[in-house]
Amino acid sequence: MSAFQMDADWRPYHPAPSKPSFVLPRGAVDAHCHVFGPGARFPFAPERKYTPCDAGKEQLWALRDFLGFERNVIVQATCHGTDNRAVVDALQAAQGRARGVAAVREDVSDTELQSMHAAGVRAVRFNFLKRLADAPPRATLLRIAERIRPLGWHIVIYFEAQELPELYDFFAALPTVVVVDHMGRPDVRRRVDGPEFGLMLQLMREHSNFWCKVSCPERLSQLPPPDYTDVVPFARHMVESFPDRVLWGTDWPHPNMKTHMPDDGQLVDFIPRIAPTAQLQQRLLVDNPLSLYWER
Ligand code: 0GY
Repeated sequence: MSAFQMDADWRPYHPAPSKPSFVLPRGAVDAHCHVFGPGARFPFAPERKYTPCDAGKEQLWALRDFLGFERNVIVQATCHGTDNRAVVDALQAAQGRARGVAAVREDVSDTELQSMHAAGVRAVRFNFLKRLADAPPRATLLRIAERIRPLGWHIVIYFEAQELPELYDFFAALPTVVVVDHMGRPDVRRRVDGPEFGLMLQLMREHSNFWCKVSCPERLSQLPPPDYTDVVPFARHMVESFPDRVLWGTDWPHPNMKTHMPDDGQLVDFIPRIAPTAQLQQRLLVDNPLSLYWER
């Protein structure tokens, strides 16, 4: 029995994902996933905008092993606000096989930052989706950026493509490596060589500190699942244009998937469609995440 009642329209993660046919390269990293609670031990934040099912670290490790990953990057989910205890607990239990992305307030202490670093946190996330969180003022975010920079941490940003024109200059001025979640959420009904995705490509091209996660076809696709074909041109273009600055993750346990719950095995089978060669796969799944989260 969970300590929190999940939202009535919440979809729990897939209970029995299929075994992928695509064999992941040795050392593969699931570089975008979350833990939710469990709420009895790590309560969801009062300011949260959704209440999910419990999805703890043991379930995440089971999925990691089943799919064939060796490591995880666990991203603080907005339902936990700036209370990073569930992520830190998972990192400490992972024995070096997980790194974390935290959410912090400006008044976070140096001691807290250092202890999160010791646990394996390597980044903070700034979220610009109003349905998920109320973003602090930009001046506050810049001050947070300056606080985390000396630790060698980077910034993960989450926004939707229609917001990018307004946010572009602010992003371009950020002083660290910056990782864009889910390719900046393009509208895949539009052209891959059109102005909307073009601006995201420009950000990557003109700012070599920018990285991008080619994740979440299940969120971006407009086709009946699990046919995510309409996402392929966008993700493949990104992988082939910036092979050294792309990452991939399952996004388990898939928060706010209102239309369907993806089968994580099918998501893994999507990878060779967007990274068609062994060399691209090695960079996307092993070399890039290791370099960003383990080797600096
Ligand atoms: C994702 C996407 C979503 C949610 C969050 O932290 C979160 O709550 O990231 C979403 O609802 O689009 O990357 O997990």
